[in-house]
Amino acid sequence: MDLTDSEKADYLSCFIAIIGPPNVGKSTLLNRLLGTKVAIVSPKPQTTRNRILGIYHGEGYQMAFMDTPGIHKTSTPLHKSMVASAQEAFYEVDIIMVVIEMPRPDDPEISLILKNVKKTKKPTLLIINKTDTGPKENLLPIIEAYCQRYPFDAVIPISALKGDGTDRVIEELKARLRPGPEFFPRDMKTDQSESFLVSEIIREKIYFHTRRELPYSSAVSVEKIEEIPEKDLLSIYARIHVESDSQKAIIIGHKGKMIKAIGRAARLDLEKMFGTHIYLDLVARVEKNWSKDTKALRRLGY
Ligand SMILES: Nc1nc2c(ncn2[C@@H]2O[C@H](COP(=O)(O)OP(=O)(O)OP(=O)(O)O)[C@@H](O)[C@H]2O)c(=O)[nH]1
Ligand SMILES: [Mg+2]
Repeated sequence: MDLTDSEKADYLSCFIAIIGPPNVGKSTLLNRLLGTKVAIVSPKPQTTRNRILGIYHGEGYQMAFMDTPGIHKTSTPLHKSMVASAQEAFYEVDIIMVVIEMPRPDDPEISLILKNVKKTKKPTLLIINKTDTGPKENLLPIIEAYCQRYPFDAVIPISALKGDGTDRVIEELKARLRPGPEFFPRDMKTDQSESFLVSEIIREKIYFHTRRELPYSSAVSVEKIEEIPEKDLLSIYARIHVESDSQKAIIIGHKGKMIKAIGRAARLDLEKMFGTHIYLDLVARVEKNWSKDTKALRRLGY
């Protein structure tokens, strides 16, 4: 009888955290490494709110990446819960990837991150992202400054957007894998539920279409997903939760323009993702101060 990969003694696997300040490209890196989109991305900071697992399957090995919310100093309940979930990742993984970005040589959040790295004493790679944004000469002083602060196991400059250097990330990680079980089946790319993925895609479109506090005051819940096979259609009923009547007016927009634009953009992505026609019913609801209310936060998944 043939042994499955997971039963072979030399199978390798590891949990790997992707940690860093907000907006440095952690989720972009995860999507690039997997070659498929499992995490939403936006030009605004604090896009990722939950830990997101993405699984890379290689021949005889498996890497379970954990994308995390950006670590930053904060006192608001929503952001405190986000940062706490990122901090927990330090303790749940075998290898840590600290991601920083090129133009900002010294993020104030980095001390917070390095404090945890020092405490956990796990193999840690420093990933310098967005190398496409500036001249290569700028890299050396950043590498020197960071290596003085912590003896990283490897320093890898990359562009997650362009895909430069990301093969080296996989190689450096591969060299550090340890014998372990095949935690996840071959066809599994992420641990997110269908309705969570849908709510994230809608939230991504809110980040693109709205400004100021609105992205941060919005949450999305999916009420129902219904398959109608005879019409090759998936009907999705979702709600956008905002914190006040004025925010609701903005998210709906003049004659419903804004919510229609968000819905349309989300529907196009979802149709690609599910490979079927999508009917998306999107409504806005006021849930006063949900981002400050621990019960509401829990209900909305934070
Ligand atoms: N120029 C350039 N932009 C990048 C690169 N990687 C990511 N970005 C952009 O940086 C922005 C933030 O990317 P995200 O992947 O959402 O960053 P993040 O670290 O996950 O952000 P949070 O979830 O908010 O902490 C997006 O506009 C990306 O397109 C890169 O290599 N080069
Ligand atoms: Mg992110």
